[in-house]
Formats: sequence, C-alpha cells, structure tokens
Amino acid sequence: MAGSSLTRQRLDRSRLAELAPSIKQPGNRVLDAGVGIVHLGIGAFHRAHQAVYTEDAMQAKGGDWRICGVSLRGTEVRDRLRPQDFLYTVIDRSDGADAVRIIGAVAEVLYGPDDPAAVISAIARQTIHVVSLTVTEKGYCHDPATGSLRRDLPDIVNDLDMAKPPRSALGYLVRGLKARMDAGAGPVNVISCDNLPDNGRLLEGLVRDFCATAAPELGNWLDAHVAFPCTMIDRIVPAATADGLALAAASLGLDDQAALLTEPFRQWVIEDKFTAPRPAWEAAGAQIVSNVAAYEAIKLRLLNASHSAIAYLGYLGGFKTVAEAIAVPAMHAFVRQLMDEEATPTLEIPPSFDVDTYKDNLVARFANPTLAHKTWQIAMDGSQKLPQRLLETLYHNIRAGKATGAVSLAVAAWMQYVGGVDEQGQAIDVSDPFAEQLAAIHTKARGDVIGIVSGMLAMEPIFGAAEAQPPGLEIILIDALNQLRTHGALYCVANYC
Ligand code: CS2
Repeated sequence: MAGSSLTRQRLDRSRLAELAPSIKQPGNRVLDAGVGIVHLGIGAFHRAHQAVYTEDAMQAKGGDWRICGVSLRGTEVRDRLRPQDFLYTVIDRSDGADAVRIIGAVAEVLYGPDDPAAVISAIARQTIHVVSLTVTEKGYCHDPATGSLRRDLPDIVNDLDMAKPPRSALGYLVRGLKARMDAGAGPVNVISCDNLPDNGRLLEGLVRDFCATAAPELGNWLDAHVAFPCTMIDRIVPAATADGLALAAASLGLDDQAALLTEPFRQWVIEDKFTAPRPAWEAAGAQIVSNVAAYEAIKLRLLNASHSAIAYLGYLGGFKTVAEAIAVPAMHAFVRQLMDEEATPTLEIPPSFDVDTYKDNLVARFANPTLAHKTWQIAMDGSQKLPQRLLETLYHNIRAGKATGAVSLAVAAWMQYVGGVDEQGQAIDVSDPFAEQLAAIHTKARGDVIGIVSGMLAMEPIFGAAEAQPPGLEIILIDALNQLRTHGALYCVANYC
C-alpha cells in the first residue's frame, strides 16, 4: 500500500471534531467504554464486522465492550492503528452511494510474539467476558476432513509444551484460559467467527483435545466456565488497498492508514449459548438463535461455494475480481446453476428463510462494481475451504445420484489452479498450507490428468480417507479436469450452462 499523503493530518481523537457531519462517529459512549473483549486475529474482516456490531451495540445499549485486538502473524495492523488512537474508517460501498463512518470500538492492539504474556494475561482479566477469533480456516490447526487436531504441525508440537511461548491461536487461548482459571477470573464466552461448519463445536473439540495433553486440569473448569457458541458470519471485506486508503483520505480530509472498504450488507447469527455477559449485539442487528447449523450450511454452500468457484474458474479464465467475472453472462448463469441445481437441494432451509431472495441478493452482492474483491484473495487456502464449501455438496450429490457438473468443475478448477500455471502459461502465486504437496502432485503426474486427480484424492486431510469417498468420485473429477485442460475455464463454464 502507498504511504500517506504528506499534506494531510492523520486521523486521531483530536481530529474527530473536524469531520463532516455526514460521517458517523463513535461518540463518547464508545470512546469512554472499558475493554470487555479480547479478539485473536484482528484482520480486515473483524474490523468491518464484529467491531462494527460491537460499536453499534455500545452506542445503543452501553457497556464496557471495547476490544483488545491481537495479531498473531504481523505488526501491520497495530502499527497502522496505534498512531490513530486505534480509530479507523469503514466505508460501506454500493453502486448508489458510500456511507462513511469512524469506528472507535478497538481500544488496543497487541502483537502476540512481541509479548505473549501480555495476551495471556489479557484473556485472564476479570473484566474480559468474551474471547473471539477470526484466525482463518488454517488458524485452527485441524484436519479439515475430520476436524481433529493436527499434532504434527510444528506450531502445535511447540504449543503442547505449556512451558514454551505459544505460536498458534489454540496455544494462546489455552494458556489464557488456564491463567483465567488460576486467577479465578470467572466464566468467559469463546466465540469462533470463522467460516467453518459448527465452528464453536469444532473449536471446543480442539481446545479439549489440546488440554487433554497439555493441561488436563483445565477440562472440568471448561465445563462450568466456558461456552463455545457457533456463529455464522457474513460480510464481504476485501483486503485493504492503496485505492481504499485514497478514498478514505478524500472522504475524511485526513490520512487514515487503516481504512477499510466493505459492502452495505452484513449478517451475524450467533448461537444462544453463553456463560458470561456479552454485548447487546442483537441491538445492532445480530440474530441470536437456538441453532445456527442451518444458517452456516446455507452460507457455506451457497455464498462461499460460489465464491470459491468464481475464484478458481474466474482466475483461470483471466478475471482479477469477482465483479468482473460475474459480469460475464455465462459465469452468472453457471453460479446460479451451481446454487440452484446442485447446492440448494442438499440444504435444510428453515421455513421462515426465503432462499430465492437470498440467492438473488448473493449474485447482486458479487456484482457490486465498487468492491475490487480479488479472485486471488478468495483462492487462498483452498485446501482448508474445499471440504465445507464444495466437497460436501459433491459427495452428497454423487451418493444421491444428483447433478454434479458445476460443483465438479469448480473442484477441478482448484486442482488446476494449485498446479501453479494459468491458462496463459503465467505462474500463479499459490498461497496454501499444502502448496508444496499440491505442486508436487502436478510435477509427478507430468500433465497426466488421471495422475493429478488420483494424487489429489489421496490427500486425506482434504478429500477424506479413500473408503469415505463416494464411488465414482475419481471418474467425475477426471472428466471435469480433462474438459478444463482441453477447452479452458470459460469454455467449460459456458458449455455447462
Ligand atoms: C471468501 C470469504 O475469502 C474467502 O474465502 O469467500 O471471506 C467471504 O468474503 C466471506 O465469508 C463473506 O462473508
């Protein structure tokens, strides 16, 4: 991202009085509030989603719910926010107009590796009632196909030795919970906000598994003191860019090095399962429900599945952004068919949920021309995303003898993408925890489609054990990958429709 404009003052508390009245501000109810949340993984998504809900909840109902954010992987967020008193701009962008607001819900940002003890003692503070996480799928250090803890990962090997400084989110969390138990600091809600099915239960299982080895004394305490509600989180928040910072600077008349662009839409469904106080998130529009599973599945298999299909097929077809790709009529029709014909029949739709309107809104959100949401960004970490987004639908439909043409083409596009070369022969920067193994499968197969597909299907963490894969899976994917490599992504997309 480009540096700041030399002529502009930097956003901070002392500048709030200068802002135009059209720019919504946090106000003293937020800025004077105490900290009640520790959030692990304070990236763009959290700052444009949970932090905004929390700000609105404090504005509506008060409470000491400001956020102590923690970065585990880099100092950038802290270094950009600190000179601004942790204030930043969120611009809701649509074709019609931009809505600009300043968020004040973040009170501080810690960089874990600088001072792990500070993070652990923050989690153990009596005034903290919520520990939430957005650490991305791979941050859970689990086997995506089975949900079990990957004890082979170097960070987990390190963290299971409680005498060592932690490296993984689980390592920080378990040490923090143990410190909380030791300090008698009382119950806490631990809230996963990542795009994983049953994210609360998954996290609880991983924490308990981790504790069984590293801190068995914590097991009973967890039963009585910690709730792990499941959540469905939704808001499209592209990674920050220099263009976004320039737009914020022009809107504010101030330099903001931490500004974010997002869409007007946002949704947060949270399981009503808490052991400690929480912000009045429902006053900010969050839905607190008894069961989140149906909402999670709908979102993962419709929104995120379409996103991943657009990311791989679109990237291979030469599209840099989701909006560019979905503007092509064949891609639009393909995504609609993927949702209507293949994914929707696998879902249990709650009676009050209007799934057709939901899908209409999804394609409209994808088409938002003001958000440059990169296909490359969504394509990242496909090995961690594929099972819940595409493979559940594919496996279900193979077993039920239903249509699989669109979903299998999307999975084949992922297989092709991770080979690291696009349809113009240009190298792809594949970012994935399994990138090396996936590239090695391509190298070994030397262009043989059967070799590529069988090598991929042998990746158990992604596709599950051979006996758990549906019969015919290999043939279906060989056919799809063959078509893709022979005719190219766009032809296949158009041909499918
Ligand atoms: C996207 C999601 O990057 C991705 O994988 O599919 O981050 C998506 O934008 C959000 O889940 C929308 O809520």
